[in-house]
Amino acid sequence: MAGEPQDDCLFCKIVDGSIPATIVRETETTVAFRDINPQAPTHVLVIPKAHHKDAAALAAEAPGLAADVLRETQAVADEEQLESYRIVFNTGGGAGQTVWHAHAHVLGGRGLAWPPG
Ligand code: D5M
Repeated sequence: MAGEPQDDCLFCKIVDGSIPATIVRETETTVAFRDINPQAPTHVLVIPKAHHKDAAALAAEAPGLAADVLRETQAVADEEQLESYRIVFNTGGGAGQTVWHAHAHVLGGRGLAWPPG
């Protein structure tokens, strides 16, 4: 069910502490941790603690929580002292989503080309 922890979800396991991560921020509703395969000097993932499969589901099922995630991307950018940065929600396999628990990538610390690949 939407919002409930999923046994087979990697990011639910990071939320419950059974898989380690380099956590940079935590709130009552969100966790931010460093991406294991960084694509920029700063590459942090911000996730809701509750399980929603992607950004679209998160926005539809828990809009307040979606706002919490966005607020945390800003907090990460501030902490990392990023002047310019990119927030990415890969949504669907064709867009490169590989983990089916909504997450925002916060990328910065280098020039970022547009359009992305
Ligand atoms: O992004 C999923 C991201 O999750 C991808 O950039 C790698 C990252 N990842 C996968 N496993 C881990 C662990 N264990 N710690 C930290 N980061 C991880 P997507 O948009 O779904 O392709």
